[in-house]
Amino acid sequence: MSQDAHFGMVSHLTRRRVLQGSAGLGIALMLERSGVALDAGGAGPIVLDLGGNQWTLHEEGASREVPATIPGSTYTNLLAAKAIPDPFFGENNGKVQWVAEKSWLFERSFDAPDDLHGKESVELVCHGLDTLATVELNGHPLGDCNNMFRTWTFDIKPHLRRGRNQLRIAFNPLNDYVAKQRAAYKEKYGIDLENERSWVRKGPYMWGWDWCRPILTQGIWKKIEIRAYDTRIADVGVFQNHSAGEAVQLEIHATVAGRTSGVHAESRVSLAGQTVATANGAVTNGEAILQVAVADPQLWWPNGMGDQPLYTITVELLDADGKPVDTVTRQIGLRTVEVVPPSADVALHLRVNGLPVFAKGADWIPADNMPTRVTPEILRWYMSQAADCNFNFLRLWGGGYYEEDELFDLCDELGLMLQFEFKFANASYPVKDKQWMDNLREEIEQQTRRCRNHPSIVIWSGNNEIEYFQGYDQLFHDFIGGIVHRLVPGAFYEVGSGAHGSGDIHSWGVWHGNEPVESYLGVEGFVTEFGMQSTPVPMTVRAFIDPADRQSIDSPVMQYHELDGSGHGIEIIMHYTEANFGQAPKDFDDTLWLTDINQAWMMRYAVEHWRRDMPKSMAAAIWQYNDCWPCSTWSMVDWYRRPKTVLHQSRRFFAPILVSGLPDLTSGKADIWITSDAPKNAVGDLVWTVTTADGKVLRQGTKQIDLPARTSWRAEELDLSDLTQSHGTGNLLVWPEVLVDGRTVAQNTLFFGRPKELKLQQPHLTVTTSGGETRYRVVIETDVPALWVWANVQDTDAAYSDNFFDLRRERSAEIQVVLDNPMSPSDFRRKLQIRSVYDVAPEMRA
Ligand code: BMA
Repeated sequence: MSQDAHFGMVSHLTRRRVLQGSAGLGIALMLERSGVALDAGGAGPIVLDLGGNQWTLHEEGASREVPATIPGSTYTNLLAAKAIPDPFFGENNGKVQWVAEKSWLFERSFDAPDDLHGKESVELVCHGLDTLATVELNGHPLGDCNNMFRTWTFDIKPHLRRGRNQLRIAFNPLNDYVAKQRAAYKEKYGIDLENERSWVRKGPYMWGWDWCRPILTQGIWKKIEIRAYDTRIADVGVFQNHSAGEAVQLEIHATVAGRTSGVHAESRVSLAGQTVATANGAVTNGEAILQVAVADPQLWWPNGMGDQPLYTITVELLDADGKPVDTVTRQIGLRTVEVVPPSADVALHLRVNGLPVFAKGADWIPADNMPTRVTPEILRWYMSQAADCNFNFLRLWGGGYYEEDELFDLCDELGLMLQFEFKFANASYPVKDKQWMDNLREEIEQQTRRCRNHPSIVIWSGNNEIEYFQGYDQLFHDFIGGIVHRLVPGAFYEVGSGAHGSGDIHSWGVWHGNEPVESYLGVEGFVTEFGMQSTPVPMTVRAFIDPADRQSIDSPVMQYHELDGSGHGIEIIMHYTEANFGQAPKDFDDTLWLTDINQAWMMRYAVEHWRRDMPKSMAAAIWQYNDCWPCSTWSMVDWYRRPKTVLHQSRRFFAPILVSGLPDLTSGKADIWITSDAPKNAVGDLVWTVTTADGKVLRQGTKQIDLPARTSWRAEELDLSDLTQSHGTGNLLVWPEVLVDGRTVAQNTLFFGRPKELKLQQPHLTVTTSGGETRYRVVIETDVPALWVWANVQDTDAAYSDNFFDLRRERSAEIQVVLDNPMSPSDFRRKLQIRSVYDVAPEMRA
């Protein structure tokens, strides 16, 4: 998936409604030629989309001018014009910081169709201005903006001309503004907030974080349009009331803007196109409240626990003659959510539709330093991957930006529960500044209204890791909490995550505390952050680093693309890799692979512990799911969307049924635990085999077992102390497997101590391939146990149905490989590499 493919220009032309009216058609074609899209056919406001490539970007006070596409920013447009080097390559990031220190002007002209003027309200709606912007239409200043998380709406009826109009949006650098605000606040309240992030409502990560360098974008980062109407539906909120076994009561609140006299509202609730309930009602004080009962409710469940039926709520406004004037739809899922506080034996946990759920997943960060490059297709890829890997939970981390509607829709569709975190992280804020708070109120209200109907949002959280400061409670408890409780009655809101006053845990003894992997065994609860760094896969490293800099993992450019606060993250990666897998190989690429395998083993170790520990532990969310540029971090998949070992393995350690255990080096005991997150009880078989490292079977056992739903228990206690004496711990492998109806639902490979204790034989892997073009089937067999076996089509982007698995002598593994681009069978065979940990961990060789 070469990145460029995803920079395709987005077409703004929506022709659907225009074709209904020939007059409309004439206007539309004329406007299409002048680069705006008019949406004027059906019920609803006339909308003129001003996005597209008709803009110019001009550096204030300089001659530099480039064509511009909106949504977009200074960086995306200068990059497209080749006016700056790619900030992601080598050490280029430092060479493009000047852009953020300049003032820039985005400008375009457009023709306004006559029927815009016929409406009572004509507004310029800017869904996202990043960040310090001044908006001007035909020379008339409309307003100053200072919050990238708000929609800014301006009344332009007095200023809009018939025919050609000129729109200019100027963006100013942050420094002066920040310095002025800081000085004024200090002057007035004697409080000095040093952190720039405290002063400007902008994605905190954009100033750089411990996994990315600064890219302070400026630009029109979301849709910009002219909206004309007499009456419109401004917002729809849907509130659910579930009482056991009966219909679900829905209360639909439709907020109406513009003229309300003579209009009334109708709503329809449908499932898979079938209407299941309707209601209608008057509009009073700008609001219609409609009550409906949904009989035989189809409940929404998290991934792995059931389906995700989504109901469509359609709200229509009709005028006195019964003619529709506006229609809005929302998608909801019928479900109840509780967050149960911790008790003696049970951690803080989620209950969905009355059933406890172990939250499995990761922390989501922005998918790009330049947010406008993140397309719906990219979001769909990440969310589908997460669901395929048995995630049921993602935390939308507080240091990014509020995500697009598409992300929430995808999580509703895929059953990915979300911890929605407001965008505050690791700083204190000027709570005493009334203007700052008023600005914030708009942001929090708009974002809460926009996201509140999504069934996927199960936890609302005020911030990331903010320690107490003067005004903390006022801001996070009273102010933000107050808005959430008012707009989403009954929702669970916690003031913050991982610090003051929060119930969830950020476990950083490993990595930041330099503690060994075994220290995870001392942590339990609702864990929403823990992590281990690794480098990206070799193909990604080759994309951001010159061959000359690929001699060693700690070359200057490799260091430049690793940003742990310690300043020596690469060393920490190697410390843990060698502590667990022994001395690193000489080869550069092999070292990269081994750091990935190490990260995966450590995350598996932690997750398996917390899942065995259920219900004393009820969540395991890995820091971090993704990256926003190519670099070495805690991510499970890199910016090019190339999965790391840990993502492949998460499909197994997050699977509904898990079989795991930690054979004990001292006692020679090897307990086998089974954890079921399955929604229903089942019956199955536990089969286990103990072999030597070269595959000789020493002992076997099998027994029928119950698999009670949502339970973790020790299913077998093996005393292998005699075998550890006779064969040595490094020469023993325990292979537990759980079968239901004869089908393997879980398997694992257990060994004593850390991987480096193992003394493996060199596996001779037999590979058979078939297929052609982009789809290939690969069958792998081995003569001795082969651990962490992986397939890699060199220098080729491909999706693997499975990877980094363990293989026993008497078994074969079959994987499907789907290439981004067609390849001949002979080239595929030539480029296909099948390797195992034996190839990259010299100390694990017997
Ligand atoms: C936690 C997160 C992030 C950070 C990560 C790794 O603090 O909340 O802020 O990137 O640890 O250090």
